[in-house]
Amino acid sequence: MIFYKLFFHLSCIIFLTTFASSKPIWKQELIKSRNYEPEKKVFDLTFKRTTLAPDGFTRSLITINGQYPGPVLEAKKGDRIVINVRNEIGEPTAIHSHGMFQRGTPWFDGVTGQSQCLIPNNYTFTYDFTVPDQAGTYWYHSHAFTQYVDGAVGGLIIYDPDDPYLNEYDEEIIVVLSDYHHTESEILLKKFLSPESEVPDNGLINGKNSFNCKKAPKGSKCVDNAGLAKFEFVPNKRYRLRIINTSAFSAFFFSIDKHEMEVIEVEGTYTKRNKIHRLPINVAQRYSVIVTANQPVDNYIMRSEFQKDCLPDGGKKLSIVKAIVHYEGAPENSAPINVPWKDFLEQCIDLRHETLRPLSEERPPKATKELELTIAFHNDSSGVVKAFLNGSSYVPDLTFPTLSRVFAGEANHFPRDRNVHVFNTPGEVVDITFINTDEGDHPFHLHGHQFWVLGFGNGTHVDKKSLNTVDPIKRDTSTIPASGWIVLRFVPDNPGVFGIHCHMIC
Ligand SMILES: [Cu+2]
Repeated sequence: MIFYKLFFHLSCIIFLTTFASSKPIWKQELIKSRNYEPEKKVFDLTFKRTTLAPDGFTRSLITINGQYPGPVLEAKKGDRIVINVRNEIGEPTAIHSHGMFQRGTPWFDGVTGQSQCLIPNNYTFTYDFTVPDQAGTYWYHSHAFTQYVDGAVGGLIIYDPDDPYLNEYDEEIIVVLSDYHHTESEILLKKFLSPESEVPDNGLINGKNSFNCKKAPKGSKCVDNAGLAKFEFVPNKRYRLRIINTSAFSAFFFSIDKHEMEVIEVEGTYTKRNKIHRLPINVAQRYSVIVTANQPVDNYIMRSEFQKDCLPDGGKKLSIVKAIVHYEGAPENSAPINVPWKDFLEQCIDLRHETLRPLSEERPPKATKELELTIAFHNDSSGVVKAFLNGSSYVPDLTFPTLSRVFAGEANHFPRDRNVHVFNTPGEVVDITFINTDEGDHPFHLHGHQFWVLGFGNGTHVDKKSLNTVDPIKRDTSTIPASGWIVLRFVPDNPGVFGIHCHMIC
């Protein structure tokens, strides 16, 4: 019997983020020699609290090997990945590799209360899994409490020796976007659960930005002009930018002044080349774009603009997050070319199918099962506003994870607030329709799988005729529009306990 559980929750797992990078530029020399031999890649990561000031404002952050964001983990398709997590945070943790299927190793998915118990402080835990059938742009982060908001994040890149675009770019650049909070996430969470809403203080690109310290509370340690991230372009070279949004709850429009971008990958799926100027990217989503250094030698602004309509107070105090693209030979400190792209894009929704088409068209199998889930926010019995899926707000059992419960032979009985849906029929294909009654959008992430995005729209009525079952895009994180719906199709063929959840403080 295929033993399969899919597990839903929407308690909006408490994520915000921050960064402090020792290296302003991350550039991956392209692996031109195609190396098919699988290797064992071992990463030793120490998670520890340190005081840092990524944007000039000093606060306590969780660093990984002393860095924020953490080091980028690099492997290639077919490799075995071993991550030794040393926990010196001062509190328990668990680390999730976002987008990894964990086929055959569901106990290494890193989700507390679902796939594992917490790693106590001063203990080391080893994650050990293979990536036989996936390549692309991913990331890793703490999946415990609100730790990812305090800095416990890093990029995870799986290179593809069979990359169909390998000859279309010369070098790679990893661009980590994030909103940034000057308050520790534990306090943010308390505010969030109260009627007071909370918006970020700033945003970062590769862990850097400046902040106007006049806006900082009295008595804080803050310096102006902390500096922007700088990316070196060599004229006429072609760059693959891997863009990762590790925010707590901010969607961005990403762009580089005067430079077009061509989307080639979304979350491990190659797309048809498609020219765009501004890329919408929501929390936990990733894209690869090709950018050619074909403009006159100069400095240009790279910008990550908050999609302010998606933020509770319209993001009034937030300015555009910037970095510098510096062409070789351009003056080091001259004012950058400041010509933003003006194309209008609707806020708080993903790129539509016309722009985001799979490179190899794949007709998804017909659905055998339908599941409708309604998202709602309202007070619980103690007056605290919580998120509900079909009327049930998720509560994990940190000491008896759902997967352990399955192994203990309790696969047919789960408490209601574990929000478990069981798929145990071989050959099942499931359509999940989310109806979002909330006024905010919600980026949903499915663990252990990708899903096809068949369609989305406004209102509570699903327009079935508009669904694309011919060549939809396959990804692992997709935005459910505010007061809207989405239909996702997936094949539950990866035995384990896997979550589907909103990736922001909802
Ligand atoms: Cu994640």
